[in-house]
Amino acid sequence: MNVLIVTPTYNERDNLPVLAEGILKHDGARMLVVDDGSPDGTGAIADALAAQHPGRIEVMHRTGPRGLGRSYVDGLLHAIREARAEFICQMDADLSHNPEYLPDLVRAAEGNDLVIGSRYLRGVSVVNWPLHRIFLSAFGNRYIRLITSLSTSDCTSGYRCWRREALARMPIADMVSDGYSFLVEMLYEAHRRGLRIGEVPIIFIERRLGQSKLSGNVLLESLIMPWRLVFRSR
Ligand SMILES: Nc1nc2c(ncn2[C@@H]2O[C@H](COP(=O)(O)OP(=O)(O)OP(=O)(O)O)[C@@H](O)[C@H]2O)c(=O)[nH]1
Ligand SMILES: [Mg+2]
Repeated sequence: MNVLIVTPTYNERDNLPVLAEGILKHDGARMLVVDDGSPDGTGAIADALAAQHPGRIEVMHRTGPRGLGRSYVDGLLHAIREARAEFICQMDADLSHNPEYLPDLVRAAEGNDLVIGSRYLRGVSVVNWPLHRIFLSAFGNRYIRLITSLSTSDCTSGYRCWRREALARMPIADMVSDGYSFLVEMLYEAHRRGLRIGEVPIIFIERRLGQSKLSGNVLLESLIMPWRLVFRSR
């Protein structure tokens, strides 16, 4: 494997070391942590991990307005410019995404441009989600598919793997999402460009440590984004 995993972090001090250990078990896997000045000191923990694992963990410290989308724009652009990895993955730091699935995603990406780690390929594979979260996510995906005509079963999954050349063709710097809707925006633009999109099943485990960062603003952006994408592409 020659993979770079880009992981945005905001207040994930207890989760990040566990995630890094799981990722570095795979030969040829490296990490880029994009920290948004986490008040809990996640950035310093990431720096310590990078010092412990030279050449395998890199840290980007963002300043200014924070956001998952903004962090991914910076992180993915860096990953492409670095140009060493054959595959570039995206993963949450809250241990919802098990690094054990990395080889599955990478293998599938050999015959695809983008592979999504999907919670909805075989029924609903989420662990420890309260019913309202399942409904929110299931409704969210229906809503997105209805408006955008995407056929991906899990449009909002943050566990993804790109072939580097495919990601390099994406207009990353033009993405407008601040928050989670970045994931939908990228998927939509990938689809519009005719990229081959695959899915592999994952079991998603709700975070045990730390807090969710879902805010009202970010949810509102997610509601509006599918419409914005459709009108933008006309
Ligand atoms: N750099 C950066 N990372 C963020 C930001 N918001 C969230 N993240 C990270 O993005 C990933 C997903 O965020 P979560 O808070 O787990 O969001 P979620 O998965 O929708 O919600 P929960 O799992 O319920 O907490 C985690 O690794 C977060 O630390 C942000 O503003 N900046
Ligand atoms: Mg999460």
